Amino acid sequence: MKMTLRWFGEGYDSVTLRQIRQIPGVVGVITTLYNHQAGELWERDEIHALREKVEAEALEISGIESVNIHDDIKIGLPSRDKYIENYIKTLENLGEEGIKMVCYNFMPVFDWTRTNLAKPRHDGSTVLAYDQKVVDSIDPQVFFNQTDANSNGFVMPGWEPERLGHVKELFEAYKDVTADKLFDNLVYFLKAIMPTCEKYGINMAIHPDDPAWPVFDLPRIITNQENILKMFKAVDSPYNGLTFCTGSLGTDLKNDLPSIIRACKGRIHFAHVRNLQHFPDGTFEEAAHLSRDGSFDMYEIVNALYDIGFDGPIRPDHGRTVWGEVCMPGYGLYDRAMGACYINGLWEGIEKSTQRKANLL
Ligand code: DNO
Repeated sequence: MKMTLRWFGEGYDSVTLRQIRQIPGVVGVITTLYNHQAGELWERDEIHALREKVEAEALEISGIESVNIHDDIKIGLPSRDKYIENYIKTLENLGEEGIKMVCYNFMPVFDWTRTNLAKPRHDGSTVLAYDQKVVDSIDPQVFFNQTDANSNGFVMPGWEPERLGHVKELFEAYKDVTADKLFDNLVYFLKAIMPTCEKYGINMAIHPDDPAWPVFDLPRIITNQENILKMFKAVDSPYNGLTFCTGSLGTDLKNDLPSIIRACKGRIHFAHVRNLQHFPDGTFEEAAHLSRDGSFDMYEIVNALYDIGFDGPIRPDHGRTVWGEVCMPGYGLYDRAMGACYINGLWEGIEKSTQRKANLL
């Protein structure tokens, strides 16, 4: 694996490339052209400029998160073909710049959803949290406005203000999109882009739906082992892969995370690793990465990634906000840096003990 950190780009992130470079073991960033709306073409010179900026700090671009998918593609409108064409050209430009991993999601209207962006935790930190009762009792537009208003002035991924004014129209446009239709539209999109991915060696890594069930009655299709494998089978190319995200798949306690990792061997192109704490009333919040701070056994998760020979980029995921940091909720420096060190420690321990057992050390 390759340890990385997500970086939103200059002007969008409170964390600098130099700070990222100083986290032991981090070799690259997962970044994006945050100024682009879904559906727009990314020109090669913009990608090149971004790459130069990252490389000037002795880091690499280990992948893009995200090249977002235009809603017309998800809805399956005739206009989707022009947006797919832009997507393909963007992939070509990324491929020409040597970028080989693209994370995206296929969630309708909203990306990931949390109902509290600064819930106080037992240790005095604040974390992202989810309570289904809040979603059930709120109008989606109000929810969108609240999320935007609570983001400390940062543009949150998936909650870009440009989309804020269109929530009602978007819901209307999705009204006949069932889970089956959404799945067919995903397959249509993947079939169209796969030849380009194969030509440039670009690994597509779909991000699971977060949380892993329908919110605001919108369908969600990447939620468990069964539907992930169904998607792999529908477009059976090694470039059609997954972002294995513990925090998203782990929202549903029926998901056995190490078992999903093993079932997806060869198709996991990117990993988001973090812990969650589940409560008996069905709510959850994001814990520190450490196993004993939350509900997941992080050793078993990292061990499963090691076992399947995972060699793609991995990143700590949402962190707690600690030590008075002012940052985008979930995306400060301190707790993610601790997360990266912890995952690196787990990996080194697993690697060395495996080698020792095999008498290689
Ligand atoms: C949340 C992220 C998601 C993810 C997208 C991928 O913090 O994990 O926004 O980047 O779903 O397209």
